[in-house]
Amino acid sequence: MHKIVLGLLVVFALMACNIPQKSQDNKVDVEASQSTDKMEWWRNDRFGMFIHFGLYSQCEGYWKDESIGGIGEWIFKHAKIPVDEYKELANTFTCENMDVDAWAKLAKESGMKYVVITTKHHDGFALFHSKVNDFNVVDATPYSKDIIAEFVEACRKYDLKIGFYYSQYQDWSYQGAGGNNWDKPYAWSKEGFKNYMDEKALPQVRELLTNYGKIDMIWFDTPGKMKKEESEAFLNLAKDVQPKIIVSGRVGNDVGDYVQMEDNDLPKRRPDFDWEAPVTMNHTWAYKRDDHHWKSAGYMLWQLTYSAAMGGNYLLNIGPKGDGSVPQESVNRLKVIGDWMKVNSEVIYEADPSPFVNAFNWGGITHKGNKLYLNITDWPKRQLSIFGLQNKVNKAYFLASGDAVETSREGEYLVLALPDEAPDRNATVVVLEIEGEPIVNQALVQKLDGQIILESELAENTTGRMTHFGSVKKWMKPKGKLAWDFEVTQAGKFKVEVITTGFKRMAWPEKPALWDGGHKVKIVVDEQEIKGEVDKDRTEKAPHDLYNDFKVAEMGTVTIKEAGRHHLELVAETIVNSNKAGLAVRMVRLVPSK
Ligand code: JFZ
Repeated sequence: MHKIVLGLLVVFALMACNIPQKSQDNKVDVEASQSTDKMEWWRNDRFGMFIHFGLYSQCEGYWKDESIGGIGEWIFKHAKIPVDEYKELANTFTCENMDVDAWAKLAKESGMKYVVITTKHHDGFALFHSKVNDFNVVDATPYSKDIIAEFVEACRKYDLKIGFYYSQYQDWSYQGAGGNNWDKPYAWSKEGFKNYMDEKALPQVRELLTNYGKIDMIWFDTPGKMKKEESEAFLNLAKDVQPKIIVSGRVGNDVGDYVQMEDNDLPKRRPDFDWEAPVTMNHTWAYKRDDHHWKSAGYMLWQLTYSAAMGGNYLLNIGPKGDGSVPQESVNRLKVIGDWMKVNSEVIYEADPSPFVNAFNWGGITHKGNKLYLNITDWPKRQLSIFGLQNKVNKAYFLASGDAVETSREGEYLVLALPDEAPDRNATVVVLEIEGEPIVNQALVQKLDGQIILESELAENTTGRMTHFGSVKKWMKPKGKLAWDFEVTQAGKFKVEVITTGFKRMAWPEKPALWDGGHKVKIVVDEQEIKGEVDKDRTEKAPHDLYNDFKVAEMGTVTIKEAGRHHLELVAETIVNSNKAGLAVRMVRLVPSK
């Protein structure tokens, strides 16, 4: 695997190009990510299990019989629970149905190669025996055994790499640490934070990285107002004690080893750096009794294969219940994923990402030697066409059955003839054996059905705003524009549609999505110009987006007279922002019209 990228390219990618969003403190230091081969196993393995478990798991989203909104592990903060009261949750922490061996076995059988477990989340409670702070599982609970020690042993048994989640900034039950703004004595303060780092956080990280043998990853999170020296203190400590450890980007201030995507958000263009997408199976990380928004196994297989195609890792979460048992809904889904992996895992492990930088709407491509794996999650009717693969295709067949797939060429498109029904309705793999290393035309090109899809994330974007789940986030003032160069293969007349989406926090399904309409824009296609209003003429289901639909605005028609390279710009003239969403453009779509 070669993923080492020129520093300049990464900087360009992060700044100039409109590629995936990270929170500001979640970028990666170019030299650090370049200098090492310690990332090798991580790039090869691609698939991990996240575990959110702690005192909060017992609440199941309820405090004193009241249902509390938001993600389960944040109940302490969302219900503004006084620290002394929250700490009483330790008294009932018996973990009577917990089997950490079963957790590790579940990860293994699902095809996961590493695990990341919450050793201490924002609540400050440690799942390990700490000598520096007694708010921990051994000293404060009836269970009284070191869960991390037990889990590490299980992971070794199943040959899983081990990652520790540690909330380094937020600690809601320690005076002066980050994040507590409801119980006065615990509020952040400058001196208090220093004391917290010296007396709790750094010593606990040292304990974690000293007492449990080799640890492969440390997953810091939500760096908040930490200064660069503070992030570096965690980084340096980790590297001192465990020289080969991988440190997550959320250690803050650009000093980590890789980028964590915003939770549940996947890029539309292949990044040129190491990244990982932490993903929930429903909305919450920690168990919530009322969260029934379970993703389907097929959807998660799309996320897994798509992440691999985009050169990233997929960290899929389980939230055990308060008694330690894993929700049956998670077990059932992981069984489907594990069964799929038994047949198809070669498309994930040690596979290179797609040779194409742009995403496909039918799935994703991974690459190994002379094989391209087409991981088809959205089954196309009868045929699938790929533009721009220059190599000769020697052989094409289904990975699972070995049955041949007929291929042909239509201009620069490679066309695969497919059966009406997907052989595997979740994800069917077609193997292309090609001549030589893949050579591809990276142009943004018209689809064979005639549509031209110009995603915001692929635009030259001078709005000053990033994208979030593919849509421009908080474009509130008519500044800047989105522009695309694209390749037309079938000239003609096109309807121009501007598609916007709302913004919805997935952890708050009860909160409505924010959306604004009524913006005035100008669309320029080569020399033609149309002006119109971006509103909601109709809605459409958004592929792969579980939270927001497409709001389609019809802007008029344009004629593109000749095949070849063309240019489109979307310029904002007035933007409405009364719902605080602004002009959330997801894409401009040109649809052939008679
Ligand atoms: C954090 C935690 O607050 C949360 O409880 C959970 O552990 C999750 C995995 O990580 O939440 C975040 C952190 C960063 C972003 C989003 C949610 N982000 O950068 O978009």
